[in-house]
Amino acid sequence: MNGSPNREVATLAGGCFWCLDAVFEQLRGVERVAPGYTGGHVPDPSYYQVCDGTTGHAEAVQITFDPKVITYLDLLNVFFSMHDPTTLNRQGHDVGTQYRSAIFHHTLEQKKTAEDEIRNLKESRIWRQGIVTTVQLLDTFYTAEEYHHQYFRKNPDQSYCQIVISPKLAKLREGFLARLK
Ligand code: MHO
Repeated sequence: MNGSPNREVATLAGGCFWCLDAVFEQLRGVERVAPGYTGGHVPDPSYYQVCDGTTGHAEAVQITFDPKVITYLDLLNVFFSMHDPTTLNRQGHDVGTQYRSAIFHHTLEQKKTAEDEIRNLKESRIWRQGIVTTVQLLDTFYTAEEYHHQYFRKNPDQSYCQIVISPKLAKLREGFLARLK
């Protein structure tokens, strides 16, 4: 799926998909964000199967955007600011391969942009540890169950939202205010 002629689609995994869903839906130029599962070996897995860590899927978001308003590279910049790309199969307290840091490219152009960006980040030495983010061709993306969509909007008072997601949204406002809707 590469979107309509004026739209592009990006698929990114960086820990719990509630977080990336809440972050990317705020950006101007982003039309739609869908949480889901990709990169595994079991067809159409449920959330609980993916949580077990045995299906090989990563929790991911699929972002439909207008590249004239926000570019793929802009999305990657936000992505790398909103999760820790140095912790293998882990984001904070969320541990398991379903929380891995991964870029699932749709085109060769996206692949090149992602690899160049990772190289730049390594050279910038912002992180002392190595970057573990993988770049691979997108296979099937399974959209998550409805209650995971816009999870933060639907459950702002839930403790995970307050403890993990709200600080990310605060950081987003701080770093990318000019890009917000
Ligand atoms: N540890 C969190 C992860 C949520 S995420 C959508 C929880 O189980 O609530 O995987």
